[in-house]
Amino acid sequence: MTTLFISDLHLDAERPQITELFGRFLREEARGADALYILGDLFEAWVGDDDPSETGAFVADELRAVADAGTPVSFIHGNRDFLLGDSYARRAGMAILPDPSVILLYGRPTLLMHGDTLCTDDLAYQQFRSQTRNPAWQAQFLAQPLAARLAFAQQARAASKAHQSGLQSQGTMETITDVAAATVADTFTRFGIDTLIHGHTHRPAVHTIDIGGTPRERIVLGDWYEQGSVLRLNRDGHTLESLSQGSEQRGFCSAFPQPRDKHGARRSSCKGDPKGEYSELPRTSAFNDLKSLPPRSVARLPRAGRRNISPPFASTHKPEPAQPLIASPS
Ligand SMILES: [Mn+2]
Repeated sequence: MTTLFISDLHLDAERPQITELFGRFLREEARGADALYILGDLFEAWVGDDDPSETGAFVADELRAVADAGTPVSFIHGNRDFLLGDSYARRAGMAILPDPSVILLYGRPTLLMHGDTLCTDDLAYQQFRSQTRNPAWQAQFLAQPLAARLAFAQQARAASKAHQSGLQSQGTMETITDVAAATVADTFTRFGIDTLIHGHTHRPAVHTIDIGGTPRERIVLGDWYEQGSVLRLNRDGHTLESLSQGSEQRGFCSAFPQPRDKHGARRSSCKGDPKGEYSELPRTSAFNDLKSLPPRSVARLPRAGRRNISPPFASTHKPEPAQPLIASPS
């Protein structure tokens, strides 16, 4: 049995093929898993649970079916969908976890976050995050008419793009939009955990870091802009893999027509995975010796076991193309 982790799907009406891929992933793999964790940015934007978007309705139905089939679904807010509320979560049958949360994963305490709080070098985003995570700001925002909220979301996306092209032209995009090494080290130490799983940076990789003489593992999930990305973890180890839109492996062939290229041909696979196959990382032995818990015991630690990072750190979301999944030594 396996626990699944995904993040940064950025679902919206503009990329229906990714929504379709996600639906198939839920129907064909998530049902039957021990648990599914969605670590933020499930949606490209979220302006309130009252937004009657078709994508939101479809995703709620598909997630609900996974939960009803017996697989617990948990969600951590991302920087795009931090306004996703209890009403939608109930409809989708998923639990909202605080960011960060420590879960007990096959006996091993594991820290889950979206990841934007690790990117502390991006001060402009940090400021935006502090403002928009304020309950008073959120209440005031959600009280506005839906049209005004949608307009704000569009402005925020434009501002984010402008911010990023500013960083790009300064040549600081790569460093500022990635995690800050000192913050990562501090996080491992403060939580006393050996394993951290997060998304947000769209730089899928498994990093091993030595902190205080102990090897720690930071697993970064990939985005779903052009393909899917899933971390599968069980007692024996884990794999971080891409899911192709056009892949027929494991039944993920999309029924949704792929976009045509300029010659009128349907795209049959996606970037970084030209054969439409999964790329697979070698398994690690990090979880090999963990046999203490039955499959259904994936659970949050008591509240006392969790700590919040304060102040709310932040970073710019980086909508870069999917990168090849290569294990990184550091
Ligand atoms: Mn993000």
